[in-house]
Amino acid sequence: MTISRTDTIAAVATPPGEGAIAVIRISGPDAIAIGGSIFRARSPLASSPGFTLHHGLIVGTDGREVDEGLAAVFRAPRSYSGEDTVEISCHGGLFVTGAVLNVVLAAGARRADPGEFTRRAYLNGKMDLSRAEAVASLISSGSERAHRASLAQLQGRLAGAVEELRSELSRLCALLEIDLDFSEEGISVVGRAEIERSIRQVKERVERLAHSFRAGKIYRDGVSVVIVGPPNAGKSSLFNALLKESRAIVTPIAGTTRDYLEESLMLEGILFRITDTAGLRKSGDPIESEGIARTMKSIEGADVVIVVADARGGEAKVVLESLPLTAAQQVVLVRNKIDLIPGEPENVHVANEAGRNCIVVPLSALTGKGIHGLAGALINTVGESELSVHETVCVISERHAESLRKGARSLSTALESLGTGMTNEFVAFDLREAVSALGEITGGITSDDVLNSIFAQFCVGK
Ligand SMILES: Nc1nc2c(ncn2[C@@H]2O[C@H](COP(=O)(O)OP(=O)(O)O)[C@@H](O)[C@H]2O)c(=O)[nH]1
Ligand SMILES: [Mg+2]
Repeated sequence: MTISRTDTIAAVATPPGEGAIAVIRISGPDAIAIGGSIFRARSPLASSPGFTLHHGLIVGTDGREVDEGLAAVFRAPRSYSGEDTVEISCHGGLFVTGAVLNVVLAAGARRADPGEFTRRAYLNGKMDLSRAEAVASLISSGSERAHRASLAQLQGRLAGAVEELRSELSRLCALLEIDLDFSEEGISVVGRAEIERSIRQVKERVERLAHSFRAGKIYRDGVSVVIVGPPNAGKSSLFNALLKESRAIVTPIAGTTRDYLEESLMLEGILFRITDTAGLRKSGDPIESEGIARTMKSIEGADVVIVVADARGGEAKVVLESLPLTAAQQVVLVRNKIDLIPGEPENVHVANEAGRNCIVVPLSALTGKGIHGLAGALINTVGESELSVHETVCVISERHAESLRKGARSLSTALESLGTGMTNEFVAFDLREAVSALGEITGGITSDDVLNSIFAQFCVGK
C-alpha cells in the first residue's frame, strides 16, 4: 500500500445496509473542490467557511441528480483528519450510498483504505497513536468494559500515564548526564540511591500497566467458555438455560449436537463467549467423530471449560481425565439434573477432581435451579484483580503491552547496571531505551509496516 498524503480520499463512513442516513466522507486538499463540484447548494461549498452545513442536490459529472442531502464543510486543520473535509449526508441505502460515492470518485477522489482518515489524523498530529488505536477498539467494543477502557484510551488516559513516566525517565537521564559532565572533575551531584529508587518506582508503574493487559484482553475479547461432557449429560440444555433461549437443539437421542454453537453472554459488563459442543464419546459415526474432533479443538482455545455430567453418575472424573487441559484453563464441574435427586444440596464449592481444583456447581438445566450459581462461578473465573482494574488505566492492545514489557526490561537492565557499579553512561543508555520503548505507545512510529498493520484493523471510512 502506498500512501500519498497529498491526494484526496473518499469512503462511505456509515455501515452498509438500509438506514435513515448514510455519510460519505471526503478528505484531502481537493475535498472542498470535489465536494463542491458534485453538490449543488445555494452557496457554493468552495467559498464556504468551515463548520457550515448546506442543503442541496448531489449531482453526477454528467449532470444527473443522484440524491438530495446535506454537506458539512470542515477546513484544515479543524477537522477529524486535520485536512479539508466534506461530509455528505445522503439517504441510507446500499444503492444510493454507492451511487453518491461513485459520483465523488468520478469527480477525482480516491477510494480510502481502511483507517486512512484516522491515519491522516495521526500523521497530521490530531491525535497520538494510542488514541488513534482507541478509535478502532471503541468501534469494535462488544461489552461495557471494553467500551469503558477504549473510551479512557481515546480520552488520552493511557497517553497521559505513559508521557508522565517518560518525562520522569528523561529527567533521570538528564541528571545522570549532568553528573557525567562533572565526573571528570571528580564531583558527583547525583545520589545513586535516589536515582535507583526513582527507576524502581517507574519500573513498578510500567509493570503494573503491562499487567493490566490481562484484564484488557478479557475486556476486549471476552472470556471463551466451552461446554463439554458425555452425550445426554444436558450440555445443550445448560447452554440454553444460560442464554435463556432455545438456540441449540435439545433431544433425548444421544449424539444430536454434532457441530458446535457459539453465543455471547454478558455478565458484569464482561463478554462470555459460550460454546456448546458435541458429546464426548467414542463414535463410529464419521459426522459425530468430526464433531468430537472439533470439541477437542475448541477446548484448546478456551479460557474456561465447563464439564457437564449427570449428578447421579461418576462420569465427571473420567471426562476430566480425558481432556487436554492446560494449567491456565479453569474448570467448572456442573453436576446436572439435581431435580432427579431429592434433597441434593445445591451449594457451589471448590473441590479437587482428577488432580485439579474445580469449581463444582450442582444445578438443574431443566428447572433452572442453580443456574445463578453457575453465572457467579463464571464471573469468579475472571478474578478479582481483573474485575477491578477499570479504576485505573487499562491496556487493551497487545502492541502497547509489548512496548511496556520492553520498557520494563530496559529498566531492569538499568537497575542491574546501577547495582554492579557501572558508570552513569550505561545506566543512561538503558533509560533512553526505556523512554523510546514507551514512546512507541503514543507515537514515534514512522515505519510504514507498523502503521499499516495498525490501521488495517480499522473499517473503511474511519
Ligand atoms: N431431569 C432433567 N433432565 C435434563 C436436565 N438437563 C437435561 N435433561 C434432559 O437430558 C436429555 C439430554 O439433554 P441435552 O441437553 O440434549 O444433552 P446433551 O447431549 O449433553 O447436549 C434431554 O432429554 C433433556 O431434557 C436436567 O437438569 N434434569
Ligand atoms: Mg447437545
